[in-house]
Formats: sequence, structure tokens, C-alpha cells
Amino acid sequence: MELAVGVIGTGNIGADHARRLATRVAGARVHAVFDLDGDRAAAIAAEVGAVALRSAEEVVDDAAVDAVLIASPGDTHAALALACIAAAKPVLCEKPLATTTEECWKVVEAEAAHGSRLVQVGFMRRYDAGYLVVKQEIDGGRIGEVLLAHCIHRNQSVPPSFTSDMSLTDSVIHEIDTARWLLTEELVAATVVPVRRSPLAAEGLLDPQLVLLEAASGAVVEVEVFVNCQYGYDVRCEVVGSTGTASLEIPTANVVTTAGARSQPVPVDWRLRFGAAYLEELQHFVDAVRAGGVAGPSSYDGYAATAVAESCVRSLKEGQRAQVTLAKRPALYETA
Ligand code: ISE
Repeated sequence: MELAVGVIGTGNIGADHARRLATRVAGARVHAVFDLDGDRAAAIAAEVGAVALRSAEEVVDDAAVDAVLIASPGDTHAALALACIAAAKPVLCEKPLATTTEECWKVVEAEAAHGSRLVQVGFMRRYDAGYLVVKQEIDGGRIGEVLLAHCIHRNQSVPPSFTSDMSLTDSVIHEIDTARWLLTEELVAATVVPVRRSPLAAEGLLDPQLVLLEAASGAVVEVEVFVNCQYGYDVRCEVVGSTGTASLEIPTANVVTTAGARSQPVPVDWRLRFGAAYLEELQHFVDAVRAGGVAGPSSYDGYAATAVAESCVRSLKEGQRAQVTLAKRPALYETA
């Protein structure tokens, strides 16, 4: 039986997910969609052969919906994830799981009380072919003990509503999750270092920023986040170990060599750069649910990432190193 998915939020990423589910993911179809913008929802519903419902709650409660995909704005995620858990429906929730650690923790507690995994958080980089190679190299012991990592996260530009805090909670949250996953350990402190502002940054936006994340082992992950870099979307990562390094492959396309120069396009945004990873992520979710479970990044991972991002924001505000305090991982997530 195909998995009937309800999609909540049909903006850019939600619409992309709905199209992928309808045309490229095996074993799934989109049954229902909802968006506050009714016209946008109706257009996507018509395109993917789904019904447009009148509220997010109707999507969760629809008896014909087997699983839910949440791609609405971040501040709606926690309530919707809790509704899915109450209805015992598997849910793929876009990052962040919630915008505060308190809300994330409510989701963790509700899922733990349910007794089995229902939530996968949309940290799609864990499905990127390049990141997976870095992970394999580390886990295979081929670079020795991990000492530090250098990461770059550049967006071409951001909308005027984007704030300095969002560079941390919306963008660096990806490096936070990948650092926890690659190093298989928790991050215990964060320091945001002030950097000379780009003259092209919108008024009030601190851009770029430099973030130092300290892991429990003492390994340090350094992240440059620059959300107005102008030239395109650029994500890099090099993990330095005691006997070697592992670098994220930067996918190359259409390399042109002419007149003594070689050039290649830079993706304009994450939808292009991580398109294949999003597809893998969705296929993984659908396969796991059809096999009777949920795997991938857990709600505890979503909680921990938001907690570290909050420490980054605190460090930015207070101008000093901020510690990360995490509640104990419930037994349900011990092997997750
Ligand atoms: C955006 O919200 C995303 O999640 C992208 O993956 C990230 O690279 C970008 O910086 C964020 O603004």
C-alpha cells in the first residue's frame, strides 16, 4: 500500500517536498495539503493530485492520511508535531523541531510517553552523499581522532526579515546537527566572535559571524556563517583528525574550460545544492514508515540542536562563551 502523506505548508520547501513525494519517491503519494495561503495550497493540490484542506488540524485528523510532513513556519512546528504524536501518526518535521528548547522538549516527552519513534526531523544534510563519505571516514577510523572541523555556510542573500539570531537558529543549526552527528558526541559550549560587517548586510544584521562550537571531547568546530555573500550558496566542511582530514565533496556540474580558465556554476540556494539529499531523506522516511517505524534524526536531535543554537544566540548577546545544558536523553533515543 502506498503511504498517503498530508503536507502542511506549501511554500518553497513544502511545495518541493509535495512534488518529490508525488513524482519521485517510491511507495508514497500526497493525499492532502494545507497552507494559510489557500490559492497556493489549491495550486499544489491540483498539481500533485491531492485535496486542499481548510486547516493543519484537518490534515492531521484526516483518517486517510497515514503520515504528515510539516513544512510550515518554524514557530508552528511544535504544536503540529504534538498533534501528530497525539494522533499516533508518523511525521517528518522540517528543521527546526521548534524555536525554543522548552517546546522541543515537550515533543521529546510526548514521543517518549508514546513509547516509540514517530518524529523524524528534517536535517537533510545527513542524507547528502558528500557528508556521508565524511561520516564513513571518521567512523572507519581513517583520520584518527577528530580534533577540529572548519565549516563554511554561505547564502547568496537573505530577505529583509532575516535577523542576526536567525543566522544561528536557521542557518548554523545545520552545522550544529552535522557536528553532533559526525563527531557522535554532544556540543557543550558555544562562542560567537564578532566580525567586521559586510557593507552589503542589511541594517542591523551582523554578517558574517564566526561561531566556535566545543564538543565534550574538547574537539572544536569552527563555523563561518555569511548570509549575504552575493555569489551563490556555498557549504564546505573539513574535519581534521590526528592522522588525516576528511573534506566534504563540493558537487561539480558543467565545468567549462576555455581561454585559459576553468569555471563551473555555483548553486543559487540549498534547494539546488541539497536536492538529492532531500529526495533521499523523504525516501528514507517513507521506507521506514512503511516498514513499521521511524528512523533518521530524532526529536532528541532536534531538541539538542535548538539548545545549542540558543547558546549561540546567548553568546552573541552577552559577548562571551555560553555553555550548553542538555536534559538527559530518554531511553527511547539511546540507540537513535
Ligand atoms: C535555510 O532556512 C535552510 O534551512 C538552508 O538549508 C540553510 O542553508 C539556509 O542558511 C537557511 O536560511
